[in-house]
Amino acid sequence: MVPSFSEKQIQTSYEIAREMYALYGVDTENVLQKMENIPISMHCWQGDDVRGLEMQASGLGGDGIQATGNYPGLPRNGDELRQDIHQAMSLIPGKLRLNLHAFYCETDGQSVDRNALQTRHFSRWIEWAKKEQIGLDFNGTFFSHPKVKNGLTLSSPDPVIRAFWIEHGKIVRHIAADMARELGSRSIVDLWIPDGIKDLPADRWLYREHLKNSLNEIFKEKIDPQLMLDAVEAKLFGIGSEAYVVGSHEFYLAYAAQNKIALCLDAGHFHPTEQVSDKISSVLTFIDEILLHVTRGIRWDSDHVVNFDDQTRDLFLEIVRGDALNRVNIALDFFDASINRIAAWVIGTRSTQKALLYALLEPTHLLQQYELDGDFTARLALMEDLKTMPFGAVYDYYCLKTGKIPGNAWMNEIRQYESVVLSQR
Ligand code: RNT
Ligand code: ZN
Repeated sequence: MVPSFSEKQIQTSYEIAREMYALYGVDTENVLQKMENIPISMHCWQGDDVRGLEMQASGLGGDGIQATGNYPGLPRNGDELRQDIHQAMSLIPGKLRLNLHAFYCETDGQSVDRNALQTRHFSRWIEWAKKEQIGLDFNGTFFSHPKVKNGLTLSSPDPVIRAFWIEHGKIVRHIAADMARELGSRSIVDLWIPDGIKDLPADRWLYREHLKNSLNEIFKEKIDPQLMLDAVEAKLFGIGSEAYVVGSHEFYLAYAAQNKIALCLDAGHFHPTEQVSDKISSVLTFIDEILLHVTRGIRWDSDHVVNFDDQTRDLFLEIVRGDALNRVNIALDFFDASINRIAAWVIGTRSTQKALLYALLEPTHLLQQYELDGDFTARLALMEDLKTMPFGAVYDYYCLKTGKIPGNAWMNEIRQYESVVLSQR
């Protein structure tokens, strides 16, 4: 058994931490209240290695999305996937949403293609979300499908292919709006397509022109912004699109700014030496809202489980320092099939929250004052010392306060679930 901290230990350490942060003018109680109201959209696709529930989606490949590993206990249907998500959510404090992909439709054995999906094919998810009291976000699924032709969808030179995917893109927005209506919570629809070329393209222009026109078609119909927010997600490269990605960062940055929609920044979709955190203030100077795909790339867009690491911490520091939390929507995007899939969700989500909490506990006002005063020594000295402040005690207390297991003892629940549920599959 993993040892559990006692309530007394957590409360005592929290009291000390509270007093220490107060010395810097930070009110931890206030911060924890904020934490509870900042939603994180947990992605359904960590649960089944991005397989989806669609009948023709037998597996993945060839389009840049690939989960590796074969940990036992894979859910065999929507009910089992929901059961796993519920289990993960029960171990995570704070407000959560669920991020669904269109190929998690449930069509009762009937084959329904992606240009014919309807809201009723997601009714089980919607009913479940009502029960869990969470909102749903949504994604068109433009991969793992025979109509991805030569690695292209919305940017394909073939008008039949483009039309198919345009239809899918339109449908998905309507389904998302229906979800929002049912659940009383705005849905974000992220559009990511795998379109790209493996080796040196002879024409980089044609596909971008097609993509722009396809997007214009998809977004032509205005849908109540209270119900739905459109976001577009760029990528640097993928497996099979090493030389050229149609929807590059510049492409979507410009598209989002021009069309007043949101931009999705996936932390794994840039050069490894680029700082995604540094982009936030530039993007939000021109664009109203951002969607974040919090993830961890190792060497490339490898979608490893999020850690409380420098990159993630800097991301949230930047958002908090700019007082931009109300313009940034936090979603997760990782998939690891080599470890317990439920634990992966818990680790990644809790690590994201730790980064958020760390940022909220920063006495930003002091650092910014030092900077304005030209006292860069004091700025650096405080930044460094803040790193070893007892923020972990505050996170443990946050778990306790919200009725979740603090420390690492939640792993005992994972082991239990593994032996009672997963091992029976
Ligand atoms: C792929 C993108 C995209 C997907 C999900 C499944 O590189 O990051 O967000 O991971 O749509
Ligand atoms: Zn992503």
